[in-house]
Amino acid sequence: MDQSHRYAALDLDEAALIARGGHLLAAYEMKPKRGSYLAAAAHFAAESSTGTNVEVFTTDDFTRGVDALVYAADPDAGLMRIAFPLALFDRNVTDGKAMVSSVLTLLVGNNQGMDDVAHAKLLDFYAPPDFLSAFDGPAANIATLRRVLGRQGGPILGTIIKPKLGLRPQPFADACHDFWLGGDFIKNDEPQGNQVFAPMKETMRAVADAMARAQDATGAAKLFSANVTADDPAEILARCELILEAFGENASHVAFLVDGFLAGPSAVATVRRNHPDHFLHYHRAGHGAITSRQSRRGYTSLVLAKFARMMGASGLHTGGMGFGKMEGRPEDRAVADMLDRDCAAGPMFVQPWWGMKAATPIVSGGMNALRLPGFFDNLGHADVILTAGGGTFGHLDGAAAGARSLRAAVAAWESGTPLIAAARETRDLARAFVSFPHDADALYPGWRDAIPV
Ligand code: CAP
Ligand code: MG
Repeated sequence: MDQSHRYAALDLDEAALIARGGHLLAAYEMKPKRGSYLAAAAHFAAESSTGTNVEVFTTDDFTRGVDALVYAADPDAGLMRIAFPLALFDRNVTDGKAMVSSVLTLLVGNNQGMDDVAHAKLLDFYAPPDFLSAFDGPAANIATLRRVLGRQGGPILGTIIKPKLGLRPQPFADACHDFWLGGDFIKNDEPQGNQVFAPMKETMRAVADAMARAQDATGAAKLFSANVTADDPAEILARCELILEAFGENASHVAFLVDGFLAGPSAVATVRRNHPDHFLHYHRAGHGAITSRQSRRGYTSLVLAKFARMMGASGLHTGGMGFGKMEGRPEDRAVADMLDRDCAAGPMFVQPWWGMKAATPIVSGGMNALRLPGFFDNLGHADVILTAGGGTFGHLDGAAAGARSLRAAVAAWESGTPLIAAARETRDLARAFVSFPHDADALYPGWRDAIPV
């Protein structure tokens, strides 16, 4: 059934829609399985708003007034744009605020499995100010962490305790202590929690003790991002309480990590709304299933970043942007910009954030001292949380040396000093070349003759 007479309005003007501010605008790459492009697009809009595959007698004029409407369709490019009336989106009964779960249900819900659509991927969306202001947005962010560190700016140098799993409480805490002798910030890895071989209560007490000792030894504040991911919000909150109790007087040095893509908006909101004073670390494990450029469905990593900021994430992983070990490209810097700027351009829409707090790009995935200069050249700044797991615990001289190699590499980049020259001055950085010879050979040919190690 061709529903384009009802769910398509190609005469709608996007600039006018933006000026009126009454619609969320969504841009998709979509391929029909059969028939006309506009008919498939209209059916997609129907299934994403007020319709189904047949007319139903209960539809009235009010219903038609909140139809999602296709306002642009390009069969050759396989691109379409849909205007969603804001009235369609669900609001909390408790406080009337908006929720990302409802945006997901409409924008990338049933429409992901339609029989007449081969595939569709949400490439970008525009949220008008009246809608954006209805979301929680971030409460804490990198400024919160910098206050704890007593710093005004610059990167926060971190690691992920490796191996990813298999450390008992004391070896885990010892690894934390070693890194904190050189670095600022440690996170749980995404699967670390309350495994039988490392009960959270015991592990967190040991980590808190390691933090106190490292702070005494270095005279510097340290940070820990603790994974509180769980299916049950009550469990999440119990973990938060357990962790804050374990850290005692250093409770303000704790961030809470949530595997936000897998655990979903409810888990993020549970932490955001109950612990707004703590940095909310959104780990995106699993996102590749739909954000990968190989996936023709779901949505992009830029769209994920917009959702995460709207949910209230303080920081989101933005990967290595082609300089690390995970999928990524240099143009992923647009994802970082979408998080931490008050207005940023996606591929289809410019998104002002109208004062919604910025979130922090968290750099991760195969990073080490040698890869940092290229990464920061591409990003253009170092106002990030940098995490390197293998790049720390793979350093031949230990975690503290690994941390110092990261710090030296950042300092070299910030001062415009070539890394080889900096390595001649800093042994821990020189030893990073020896620790990661494959990267050294690829990135700095001839390094062996240039650095005395
Ligand atoms: C990195 C990491 C990160 C992923 C996340 C890991 O460890 O801890 O979770 O890279 O990727 O488990 O692999 P390494 P992204 O530093 O040892 O690579 O940041 O792209 O979401
Ligand atoms: Mg990890």
